[in-house]
Amino acid sequence: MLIEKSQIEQHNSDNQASHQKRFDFIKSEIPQVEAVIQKLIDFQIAIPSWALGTGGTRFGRFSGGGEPRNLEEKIADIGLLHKLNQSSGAISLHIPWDIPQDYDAIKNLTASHGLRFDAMNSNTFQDQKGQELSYKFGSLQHVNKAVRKQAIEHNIEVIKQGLALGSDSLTVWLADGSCFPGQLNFRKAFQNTLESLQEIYAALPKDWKMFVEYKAFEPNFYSMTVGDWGQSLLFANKLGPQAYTLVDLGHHLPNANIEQIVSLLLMEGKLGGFHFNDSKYGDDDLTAGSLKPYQLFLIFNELVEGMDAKNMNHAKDLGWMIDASHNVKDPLEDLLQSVEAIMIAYTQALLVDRKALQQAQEENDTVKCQEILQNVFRTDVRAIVAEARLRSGAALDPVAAYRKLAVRQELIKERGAVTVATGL
Ligand code: PSV
Ligand code: MN
Repeated sequence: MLIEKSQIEQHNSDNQASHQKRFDFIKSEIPQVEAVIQKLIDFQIAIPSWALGTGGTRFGRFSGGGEPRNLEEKIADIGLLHKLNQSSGAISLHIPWDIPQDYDAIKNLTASHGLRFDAMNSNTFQDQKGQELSYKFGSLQHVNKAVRKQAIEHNIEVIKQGLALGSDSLTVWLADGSCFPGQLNFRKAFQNTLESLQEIYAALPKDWKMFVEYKAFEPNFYSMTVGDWGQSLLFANKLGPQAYTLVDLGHHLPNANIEQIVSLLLMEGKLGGFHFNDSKYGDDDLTAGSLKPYQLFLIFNELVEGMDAKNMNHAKDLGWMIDASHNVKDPLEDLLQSVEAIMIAYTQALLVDRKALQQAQEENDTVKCQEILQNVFRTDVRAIVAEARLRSGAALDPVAAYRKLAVRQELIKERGAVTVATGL
């Protein structure tokens, strides 16, 4: 299914009058609104190829209808999202869940939807059919050199595939760790992992980045070899200038101060990218901003402040991606909601009066500091985000347009009611 330009225009004209009222009001309140809108138009959030199907837990998976059956259909789904919001202009592939057969055809298809390839993701956390050696006890950390070699070669293969597609970064997330005390010599596991990563790093093209993603627990429940930002930063520093830490919001222990982590990683020039989601307990899969929108805003507040301090380009200098799973929602609707939440938090962060905040900080005026941040957080900026969409040819209200156009019903007609996308 393709969404036609005229369908978006019809939706926008149906909603124009009420939008205009709200936009005029917020515009009168915010003098720098035009500069903010341009930043929003530029800002793109990659969609992972594994987030287009219904997710599951180890207790089951309740597949929805019309799920993409192959990479081409996943790209088509992201094309639909991008058409609706013009903010989802990139796809992140997980190998081997989504190995392209014909690279040029896939590249052309992706470009025809206005998308580019974001980071490539390797997978050494599952055993694949016919795989010689098992990752049951880890991959890059493994006590057996042959297993490490197999995992290294897989990562190098993923780089090659990324090169063929025009990607420029590799995300390495390792499930490596241990489930029981004594199972692992921590130092040896670290050293093995480092040496393995060094071999992968050596195969990295000069203009590529390597992202080392950390996770506090799962699937290992006693220790994770890249378990927190300290460990990731150690690896990234030892690897060299092309290696960075990747922050996945759901990969922290409860109540971790993620905004502080982000601020310091940026200060060190070692923040590479982001995986957005939300979580209440130990999951890392819920819609961005659905539970803790204030935290998401505080994170963006540090991102904007830290990137501006280094004259970084908000849209291009970090990798932005959603990493979520959708057990009970239509995946496409859920992704639209995540993008919206991210854009709202970003907009609010752009509106923080930095000079006033700095002055209040220097005067130890804690009350004022809080007022400055919370005033912005409590400002309804949705009309600004919608205006940015309108100007880039997207829908004023993407979820409403998605439903009005009966996208899911059309996808079910095309693909069938019982389809299962590859992924977790
Ligand atoms: C692991 O939980 C993770 O966050 C990594 O980014 C993986 O690539 C992704 O989820 C899918 O398993
Ligand atoms: Mn992730």
